This record gives sequence, C-alpha cells and structure tokens, in this order.
Amino acid sequence: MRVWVCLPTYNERENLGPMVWALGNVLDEEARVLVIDDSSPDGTGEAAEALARELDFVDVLHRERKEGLGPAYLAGFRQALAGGAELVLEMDCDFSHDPADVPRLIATVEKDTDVALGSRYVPGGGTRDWGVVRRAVSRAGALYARALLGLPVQDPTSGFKCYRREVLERIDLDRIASRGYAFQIETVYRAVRAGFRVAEIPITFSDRELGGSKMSRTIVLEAVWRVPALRLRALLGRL
Ligand SMILES: Nc1nc2c(ncn2[C@@H]2O[C@H](COP(=O)(O)OP(=O)(O)OP(=O)(O)O)[C@@H](O)[C@H]2O)c(=O)[nH]1
Ligand SMILES: [Mg+2]
Repeated sequence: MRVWVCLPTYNERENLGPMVWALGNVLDEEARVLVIDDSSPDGTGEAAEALARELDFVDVLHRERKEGLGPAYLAGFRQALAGGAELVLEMDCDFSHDPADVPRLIATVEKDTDVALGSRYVPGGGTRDWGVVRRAVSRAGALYARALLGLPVQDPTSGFKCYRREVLERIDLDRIASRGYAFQIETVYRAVRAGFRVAEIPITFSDRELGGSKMSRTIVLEAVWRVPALRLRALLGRL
C-alpha cells in the first residue's frame, strides 16, 4: 500500500538527514516522506529542501509559525491524503522512534487492522535512557487518559502510529484542536470511538541524542485539561 510518512520538525537539523536516509532504506519505492517544518530558526527547512532536491521520495511542507505538533501533523495528514496516501505514518524526527520499526507498523495495518500504534507499555516494549521523573510523567499520563476516556490502549500518548487513510478521513480532522501530547490522545480516542481497530506493537523508545526537547509544562497541562474536555464533549455528543 502507498505509504506517506509525516515527519514534523522544529530545530532538528542534525537529526533530519540521518532520519530521512534511514527511512529511505526501510520504505518501498512508492513511499513518500513529508517533512513538516515550522520555520525552524536552525535551518531545518533549508536542509529539508536540499534533501528533497537530492531524493525524489521527499516532500517539504513549510509552515510560517511554530504552533505545536498537532497543527503540524494536521497539515501533513491533509497533504498526504490529497497526495493519494493509503497509509499515513506519524513519527518524531529525533530517533526516539526507531525507523527500523516502521516496516512492522506498516505490515500490521496491511495485514488486518486500522491503526498500528508503537507502544512502550505492552510486553516487549519500553523506554531507554529516561530518568525516573520522565518515566513517571509518561506512565501517569497514560493511566490518566486510559481511565478517563476508557481507552483500551496501554500507551495512548504514543506518537508513533500508522493509520489506514479511512481513519483520518473519518475522524474529522477539522475538529481537532489539541497541540501537544493531547493530540496523540485525541487521535487514538477518535479512532476508537469511530469503531476502528487499534493494534499495539511493542517498541523501545530512546531519548534523543541530538537537539533539544520541545516538551514543556504548557504541553503537559494542555493534556491534563483536554482529556476530561474530550470526555465531556463525547458525552454531550459534540466530539
Ligand atoms: N513542525 C513542528 N514540529 C514540532 C513542533 N514541536 C515538536 N515538533 C517535532 O515533533 C517531534 C517530537 O518533538 P520532541 O521535541 O521530541 O518532543 P518530545 O518527544 O515531546 O520531547 P523529548 O522526548 O524530550 O524529545 C520532533 O520531531 C520535533 O521536532 C512544532 O511546533 N512544529
Ligand atoms: Mg522527542
């Protein structure tokens, strides 16, 4: 099936080239990689253009402002759907998500599911190099989202997912306002509520080695209030 990989970037100059080449090695020749850059001050956008000139499976979407992961992915998903993607894959560009896991996610959806989710919290999955605080925040976030939303998913904040295009067509992208981690929770919640099947694939999540984290208190707090807000909207029939 025709795959588009969406790769959001903000100041990922050192990671982008190695990531795009690594993806080129694991994807088939029909696949495309779409870099979504929010005018990174470190020149990631220019590096992406240079890669697109060199490699014909690469496209670049430049956005004017940094608005968070959510809006960047939404713009990328729309471009992928318009470009004829049958499967859309989302992942970080900092090597926390291992490009070597990409074929497993794709194969899982091709075989018989609607969303394949790279999961740290199923047997065989885990995190590497994370401190106690980071591990606790991630675990607590997963429990919180699962409990409040009744999600049958162990790792609802995972940002390593492969969707069948029908999922993105059905979940009404225009209504998604989440920007940070909440975006990952909201997309999987909408998919589950729409009746799609989600399969969790164990992955090892490694801390980034190059570049800086964009995780912030605002992003965590957004997830804290968006989760009950999502539940409320669902109860009122206004998701
Ligand atoms: N286009 C775009 N990409 C973003 C934005 N924020 C983060 N990203 C990218 O999204 C991916 C995940 O962001 P990270 O900075 O790794 O955030 P994180 O994974 O929550 O934090 P760490 O685990 O500490 O790295 C990376 O590829 C980032 O470059 C944004 O506002 N716009
Ligand atoms: Mg990261």
